[in-house]
Amino acid sequence: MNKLRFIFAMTVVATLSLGTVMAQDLSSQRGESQDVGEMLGHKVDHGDLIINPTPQHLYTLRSLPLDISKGVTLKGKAAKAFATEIDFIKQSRKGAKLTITYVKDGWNESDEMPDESGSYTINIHHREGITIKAYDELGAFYALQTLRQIVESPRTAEGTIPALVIRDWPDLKYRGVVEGFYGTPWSHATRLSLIDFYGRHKMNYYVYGPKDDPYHSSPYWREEYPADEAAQIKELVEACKRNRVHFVWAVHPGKDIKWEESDIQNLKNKFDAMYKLGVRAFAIHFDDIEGAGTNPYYQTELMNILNEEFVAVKGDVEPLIVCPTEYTRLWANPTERGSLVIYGNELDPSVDVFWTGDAVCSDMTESTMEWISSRIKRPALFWWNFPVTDYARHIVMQGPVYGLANTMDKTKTRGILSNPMEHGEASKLALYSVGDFAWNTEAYNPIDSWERALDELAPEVKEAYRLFAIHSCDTETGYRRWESWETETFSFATYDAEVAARLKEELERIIAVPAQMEAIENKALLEELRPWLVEFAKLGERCLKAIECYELYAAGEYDAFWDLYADNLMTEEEI
Ligand code: 14T
Repeated sequence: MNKLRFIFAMTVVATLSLGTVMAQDLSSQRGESQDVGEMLGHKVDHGDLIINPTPQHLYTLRSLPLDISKGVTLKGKAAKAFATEIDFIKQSRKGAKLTITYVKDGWNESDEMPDESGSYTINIHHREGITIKAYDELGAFYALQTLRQIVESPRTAEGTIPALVIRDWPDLKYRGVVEGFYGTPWSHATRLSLIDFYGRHKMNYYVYGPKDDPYHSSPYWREEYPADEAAQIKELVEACKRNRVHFVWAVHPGKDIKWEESDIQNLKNKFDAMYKLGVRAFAIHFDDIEGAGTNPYYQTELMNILNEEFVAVKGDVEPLIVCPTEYTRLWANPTERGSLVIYGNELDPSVDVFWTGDAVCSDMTESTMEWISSRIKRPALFWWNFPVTDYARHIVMQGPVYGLANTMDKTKTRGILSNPMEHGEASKLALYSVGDFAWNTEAYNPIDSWERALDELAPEVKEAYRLFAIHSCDTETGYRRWESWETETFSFATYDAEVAARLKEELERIIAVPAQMEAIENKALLEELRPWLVEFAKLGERCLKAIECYELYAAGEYDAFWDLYADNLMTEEEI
């Protein structure tokens, strides 16, 4: 529990709820561990050179920086092909040289990058300019995202960028997002903004599967989208393409699927309709269903049929993804006869399989990944139920991303997709770090990543956003998270004037947060946070008065105490 809320609850009221939406039935205890886990890491001084996700190798050199005050000049065909995408620096004939070469076809070890798509190196030299060597086009795109961040770093203000060498590549294949929550699906504008965000941070998968889209799930999963929604999906596919993000359209047919030819045909028709909108990757989610739809033999047979009769026939469609009904160890049958072993035996090896871990919302650990992989006979794709809040709608999760094993690699997992909050802008804070982890698992440093995310998302109001975020982490009922870890609190039995003074000073700062946040550039984020910001300031005020109450009481000023006490009671609506 938030320490501030605890103090207030102790002194004035028994219950306090932030926000107005009552928790819904998803909030019933689902077996999440109530342990907050270990939040590791520490803030690092990056010398104003911030690159996210964290590159595999970054060497800043002592030699002269490169002058980019006149912009860059693109040399050669490969660089020129990116002319319109290089919009973060002016292009002029007098600019520093920028070259791109590809090594894919003649790759050898001296290229100092793995023989894999997405790898790249960048050299910045005061005379040679910017030299990008990329494994392939994707590697060049990633190199340019890195370059964008170098150019946008505060260091570049004087018109130079540091001499450096970067060698970089992604650790995991899937790095991104599954829009898989219950509640209001994201708006089109939010989705577009998020897709750009994925691209800038090298996240490469967006699985579209909002539970409350009736054309994704029952009742209309068999039917084509109405024209206006179809047009928007087409736009999302195009936005994903620009950002080198794979758009995966997911269907959730299990509530009423009939294991008959007719529904197989219905699925093929729906996939075909989506294919016509540009979709080239598909998933089937069999989560949260009961009855006939849960049969693992039918589920795997369906996947195999679609694999043979749709994916293979089209030729340009990616391997399928499936979410089994037993997607967590909490209710998975562990035996040889369990559905996951059936998946392992029956499902075509090309199909990737989702897994949420030991509980619905839980950590990505070595042991859970081993447990699942040994049964499904392939590394699982981790569906991380963080920062999703559909089971705790009264909160907004702004805390650090932790609970992901630093030892993860391609042999242990296909990757990680985060299921975020219905508040898309407010989810960027977590997604920034999910992308960081998935790109470079070993270097992942939760606190440092969180600090950098705050800086990037709200540079104008960083301290205000940070103060709100540090007290807005825990769910209180579900996937427990560290919260308020910098605040020193006390019980009235151990009242200490100095500690109280520090706490009061923090509470004053909390009260000022909503007004300060008005200056944020990202107004969409502000709108999402506003209800919580309002409550946050009220909480600050009430806590402050609670301490003052105690001080009046301790000083024997009983009349003043009672006046303030009465003034500080919550109204019916506030409770
Ligand atoms: F598919 C899954 F991996 C999954 O997590 N499914 C749902 C998901 O849509 C939802 O956002 C998430 C977080 O609440 O949990 C799953 O939904 C549940 C899980 C429960 F244990 C819904 C009700 C439950 F009781």
